This record gives sequence, structure tokens and C-alpha cells, in this order.
Amino acid sequence: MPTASVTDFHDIGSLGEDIRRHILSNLGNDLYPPDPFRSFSGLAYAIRDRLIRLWLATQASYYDSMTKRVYYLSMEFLPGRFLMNYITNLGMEDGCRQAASDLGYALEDLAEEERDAGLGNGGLGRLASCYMDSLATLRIPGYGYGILYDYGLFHQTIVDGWQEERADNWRRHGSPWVIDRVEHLYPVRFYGRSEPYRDNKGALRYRWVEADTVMAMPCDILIPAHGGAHVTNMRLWTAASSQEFSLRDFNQGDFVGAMQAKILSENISKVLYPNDEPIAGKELRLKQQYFLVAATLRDIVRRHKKSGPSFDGFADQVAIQLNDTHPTIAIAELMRILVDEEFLAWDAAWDICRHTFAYTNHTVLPEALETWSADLMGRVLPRHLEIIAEIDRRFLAEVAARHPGETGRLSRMAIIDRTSGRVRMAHLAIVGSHAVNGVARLHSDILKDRVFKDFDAFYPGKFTNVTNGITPRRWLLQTNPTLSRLITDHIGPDWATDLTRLTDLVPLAGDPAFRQAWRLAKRDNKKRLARYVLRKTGIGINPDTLFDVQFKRMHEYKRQLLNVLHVVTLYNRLRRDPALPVPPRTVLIGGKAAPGYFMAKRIIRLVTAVAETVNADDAIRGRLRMVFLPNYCVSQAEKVIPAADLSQQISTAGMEASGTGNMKFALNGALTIGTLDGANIEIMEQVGRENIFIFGLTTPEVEAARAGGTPPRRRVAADPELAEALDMIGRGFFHPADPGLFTPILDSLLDHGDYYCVTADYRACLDAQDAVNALYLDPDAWSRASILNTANMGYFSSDRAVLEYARNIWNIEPLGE
Ligand code: HBZ
Ligand code: IMP
Repeated sequence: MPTASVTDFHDIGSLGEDIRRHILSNLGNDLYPPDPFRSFSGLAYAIRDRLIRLWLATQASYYDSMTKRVYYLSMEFLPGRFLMNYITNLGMEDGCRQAASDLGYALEDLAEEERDAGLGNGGLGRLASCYMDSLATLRIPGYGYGILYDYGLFHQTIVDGWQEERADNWRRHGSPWVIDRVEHLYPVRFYGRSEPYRDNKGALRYRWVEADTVMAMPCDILIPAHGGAHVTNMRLWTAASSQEFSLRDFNQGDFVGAMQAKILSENISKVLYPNDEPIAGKELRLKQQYFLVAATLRDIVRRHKKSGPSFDGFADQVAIQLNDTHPTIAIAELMRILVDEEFLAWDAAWDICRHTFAYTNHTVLPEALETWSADLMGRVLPRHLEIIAEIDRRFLAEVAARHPGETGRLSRMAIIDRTSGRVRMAHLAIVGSHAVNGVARLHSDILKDRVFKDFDAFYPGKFTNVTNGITPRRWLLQTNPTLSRLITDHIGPDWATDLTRLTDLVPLAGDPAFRQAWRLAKRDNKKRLARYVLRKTGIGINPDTLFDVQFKRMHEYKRQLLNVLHVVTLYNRLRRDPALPVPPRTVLIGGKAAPGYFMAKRIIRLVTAVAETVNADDAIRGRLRMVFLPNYCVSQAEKVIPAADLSQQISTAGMEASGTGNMKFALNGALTIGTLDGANIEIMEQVGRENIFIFGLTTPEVEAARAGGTPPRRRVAADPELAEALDMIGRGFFHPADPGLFTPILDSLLDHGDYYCVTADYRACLDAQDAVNALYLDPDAWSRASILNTANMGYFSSDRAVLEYARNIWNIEPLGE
């Protein structure tokens, strides 16, 4: 087939002409009156032309090399905006800048016109997007598969200090990057029943009958490699109704009823579920999961069958990575396809499954381990429940054979929990995969030693670790041009694809001129953020203060509350002594709370209340300011991260699986104040104990504290500053109109055992903050530490992580040049 060469996109037409042509023919408009969104769209379509050519060439090269491909299945992707990412990766910056200017705009202003694709909750979804970037850049044949939600994660506003949620209708004005593939529609079934029958050889078989059907339509979003020579794609499914579908219903004579059924079926891809919401019993969520899985496996099988009808070599051609348990029903679906539709023997099918799938776990919080009621699953996916029961039966027979008489072990390990009648998706994922990984060393150890101890003993070697990584293209090159230029001027440009090259900065950490330039770059970014904060909140912040930032989902285990207690204490110290020798500080906090998470929302209210009081107090003016920045999302992260001096990563030890925000901040030269949790431990090992502020209980100490350490009230009584801070919060100092507002927060600390160890870590946190202040007062020492942070973050590139997956789990080699 004719394909474009990888280089000819530069001359498919002048960019300016293409933009005008697209505005005319795609948008049905011209340039008058000038309109930034229209100009953005025109530019976007012109870039998309170029991407498509490169994508076609890449796809052809996969077929030519008959290579194994990886499928990254994820209910969430969090790509954010695309425009600047495409421009940076394709090396089109100069041309685009000129084209934008010809249209009368700065390129940055056009970029602001784009809505974020917020198709994920947080870390898990953003990780998937970083891995897409690395797959493309490393030339690893692969795809992301997910759902194209009409509504992404809700938009957060703050009204009277409280979080309010608004629908995120991100595609209302169209999205130039989404390529509808109307030619590839697949039917996906739900409900009905499983029917046994005899085939013509008399063998007992099963088929799924009387099911409802929904159509899945693929939409592609392209992902270019750095340098552009290779473009892969995410394929996101949207629920559609087909001609067939409506015809069948028409024939039943009930037009409006048929239309209603059609509309209901399209609900499947309507909205992303926020995490931290009780998902149990949410039938629509189970349908979303199966919708993703069924459509994706159809596509995988379709592609596989191009090379012949046999499934013998399937696992040598296909690797499927399950991003948490959310797509785990894929294991039952592949079994169903192989056994019920392709008529393979159970054992042969099971062998293929186990060699194909691998599972990544992202949490050890017991409340977040996914289970489905067998009743619900049996109703929605009757044949899958039967298959899972058979997998369970065979698995438990193996366990019983190796551990005779150990009924306790059997019930602990069962896939279907007989007591609760629930299907444990993590157990299905472990049993049906050849590899299971955690996302940081500590987390993987906790999986092996605690959460899945029985499974680790039963399957030696199946559990492994792949510490998370982030893409340096988006998280340094693209979002921090000031610092990137400085780095490239000194060590050349290769760090963008080999992040370990940043160690060439180490000698420069001792160079006063370089330190000075480093500080100026940071100051530039802080000025930009200050303008953004003023625009979004009306609050002025001073770029010459220490920017202390904590941006992440609001959760008790992430301990934004501990951050607030530090602020209240600092406030009290400053009120007592306005001349206190500490650097002036700006504390910035951002993050969304799940709409039904009472405590997280109350903590946001506490942040806004403390901020209001502190910012209004003339006695400490210029010394301390606090801002809650609404609607944290990828595009906001791109503004906050380059401007941070201090990155707060202060989760209760043992609870944050990895964290990836911690990596982004450190890569951009922020110093971390953090606990020995998740990837913080590995960051400490890389940047050096002396260049990070570590404090607080370790994981075993947290366990000991919970098992019966000092009661919180006794701790508070023994620490006057802590007592004072809690007393102020408790008696309404920050919210006189309703003094009892924060009682639930105090109760959780004082009367319900302080599960997250906020009071236990308070004093250590304050001590660590004292060390922060001391270092910040010595600009040269601070800059040195900041440079050494950036210089030593090479390990946390998603290229390293994805190569580990490719070599140790997928058994795929990069294609090479
Ligand atoms: O995954 C996060 C972990 O909390 C974080 O430590 C880790 O760095 C990151 C990437 O490995 N987990 C999530 O972000 N989890 C979710 O977003 C989530 C989404 C839907 C759910 C449950 C959790 O139903
Ligand atoms: P898919 O892999 O079938 O989704 O196809 C993606 C793109 O790869 C197509 O649009 C074609 O450009 C290209 N392609 C598909 N099948 C083949 C093949 O058999 N040989 C070479 N290129 C192919």
C-alpha cells in the first residue's frame, strides 16, 4: 500500500495555507472576525494532517515486521492538552509560532483555547498517558485502549469556600484530535443468559443468548514520538447505536420506545466515574468495563487473524497489560472467545490467557480493591460469571492439592468470596496473568509481604516491581521551556530521550553563575504562575517568596490536613513574632475531592477558611499567604510544577503506592518534603538524603502506632503548638460564623484513632519545615540542592519504566530505527 515517508510532512503544504483551508472547509468559516478558538482549530487540523501521514507509515511498519504488540488496557487516560505536545514532538515550534502570529495570536494563547482531555481521575490515568508517550518514542509497537467519555472528570469550582462540581463537557466545541473510525463498529452484548448445547460432534458447549446489543465505535487519538518519526495511537471506544440496532427496534413498532433504548445504550460512554465513590452496585460501571474489554478484544482478534486463523501463536503476538483491575473481565472474555467461539479446549485457552495478560496494581487501600457482587455480574454478564466460577474451581483445586486441609487459605485465596458472594477482581487478575507488578519498590514489597502474601507463596516469581516514571517530553521539555533551554545550553539536547544524561548537570551545581541562572529560570516560572493565580482567584502572590505546593487528589491518606496544621502553626509563630527569621512563604494547595467524599470536602473548606484568615491578617502581611487553586488538572499542573520551590509528598507511610507528582516536581527542581512512602524512598536514594526533607513514621511504625501507640489526645496534650492549632480549628477561629464546622475533622483525629497518623507525624513535619526554612535562607545552598534534584531524576523517566515492562513482562523489543 502507498504510505507517506516519515519526513514528507514538512512539505505537504504551507502551514498558513493549510490552516486557512481547514477553517474554510472543516469549520465552514473564514478569519473574520478573528476568533482564537477558530484559529486554534485550524492550526490543529493542519497538524493532524501531518500526524496521520506519520501514523500510517508507522502502522505499515508494524505489519512489515510482523512484530509482537502490546495493548495497554485502561479505563482512564489523562492526556490533558495536545497542541503543544504535538508541536514539541514534531519539532514544528518555529513554523507554528509564525503561523499563529500571522493569524494575530501568540502560540501560547491559541494553546489556551484547547480543553483538557480529562478522561481520568489522577495518577493512574496520567501514568497511562506518560506510557503512551514512551511507547511511541521508544518505538515499541503498542496501543492504549480506553473509553472516550463524553464527560471527563468533573470541573471543580470553589463557591463560598466549598467545592462545587460542574459537568466537564469537554467536546462541546468539537475536538480536532479525535479521529472517528465509523468503519469499525463492533457489537457488544449485555444481559441474556448462557445456554448449553451439543455441537455436531456431541460435545457440550455454551452460547450467550437473548442478550442486548450496543455498538462500540473506535475513535483514535494519535501519539507521536519525540522527533516525530513514529506515531502510535490510543483507541478510545464510544457507545453508538447501529442501523441494525434501530431497525430491529423499529420493526417492533414502538418508535419512541426504540429511541429511548437507543439513547440509554449510548449512556455507556457518557461519564467517567470519580474514584473514592462507592462503586459497588454501579451496574453502569461494570458495563463500561466490559464495553472497553469486549470491543478491544474484538479489535485484537481481528488484527491477529490477519496473519491466519490459528490461535497457537497468540501469546507470542499479543501482550495485554491490565491497568489495575478495572479491565480484568478481559480474562473471562478472552476465555469465552477462545472456548465458546473458537472452540479451543479449556486448558489450551487458559494457557494462552495466562501468557497474554499481565496486571498492574495501583493501590493497597482495602476499600479500593475492586469486587463485584456475583449476582450483579451474573445478570449483566451471565456467561462470564460461569467462566470465572470455573477458573475459580480449577484454581482452588490446585491450591487444595498443594495445601491439603487448609480451608482458611482456600477461602482467603478464592476468586469468588463465598461469605460475601463477591468476585474479587484482583484475585482473578493474579490467577489469570503471568506477571503482577506494583508501582514502586515499597509498594511491590507490601503486595508480596502483606496484601497478596498467599499468592506470592503460591506463584513464586510472578510478583515483580516496575517503579513508575513520567515522560520528560511533557514534564520538562514542553512545560518548562525556560529551564529546558538552560539545561540544553549546557549539556545539549539528548536528555529529552535519555534522561540519565541530566547527571551532566552535577558539576554545574557548584558553579555560582549556573546557580544564578537556575534561580532566574525558577523566578520566571514563579512570575508566570503568580499571574495565573491572580487571574483565577484574584489573589496576588509574590514570586519572591518560597512557593510551597501540594497538588493532588484530596484524600485523607495524602494528608493535606497535616499541611494545614503546619500553616496554622507557622501563622501562630509569626503572630507571636513578626520578625521571625523564616523566609516569606506562599502555600498553594489544589486538588479535587470525590463528590461523595465528605471528609475530603471538609478539608478543602478548612484550607479555604485558613487561607481567608491568614491572607486578611495585616499583622503578618508579606510573611505568609495561602491559596487554594481550583480545578487541578493536567494543564494547570503544567503551570504549577515548574514554579514550585517545595513539593509536599506527605502521605501516611505505606499508603501511597508510588506517586508521580513527586517525580514531576523534583525533575523541575523543587525540593521534596516527604515521608518514606511510595517512590519518595527511591527519589531519596537517587537525589541523596541531604537534598530532600524526609520525616515521619515508617511503614512498620505506622502499623505499630495503629496497633496501640500513644493515644492522639495524649500526643496533643504533650505538644503545645499542636494543641493550640487544633484548638483554634475546633473552636471556630477560622470560621466564626459556624464554629462547629470542623468538628468532624477534629473527631477523626482525636476520637476515631487518627488512622492516618496526622498527630503522630506533626512534630516531625514541623522539624522538617524548620530545616526547609534554614536552607531556603541560603540561596546558593538551596540552588545547589535544586540542581542536584533535577540532575538525579533520570531514573524516573517513563522510558526506563516502559523498557522494563517491555523486557521483563511483555517480551517485546523496541523496533529500532
Ligand atoms: O496510581 C494512583 C496511586 O494512588 C498513586 O500512588 C500512583 O502513583 C498512581 C500511578 O501508579 N492510583 C490512582 O490514581 N487511582 C485511581 O485513579 C483510581 C481510579 C478509579 C478507581 C480507583 C482508583 O476506581
Ligand atoms: P489496523 O492495525 O487494522 O487497525 O490498521 C491500522 C492501519 O495500518 C491501517 O489503516 C493501514 O494503513 C495499516 N495496515 C492495516 N493492515 C495492514 C497490513 O496488513 N499490511 C500493512 N499495513 C496495514
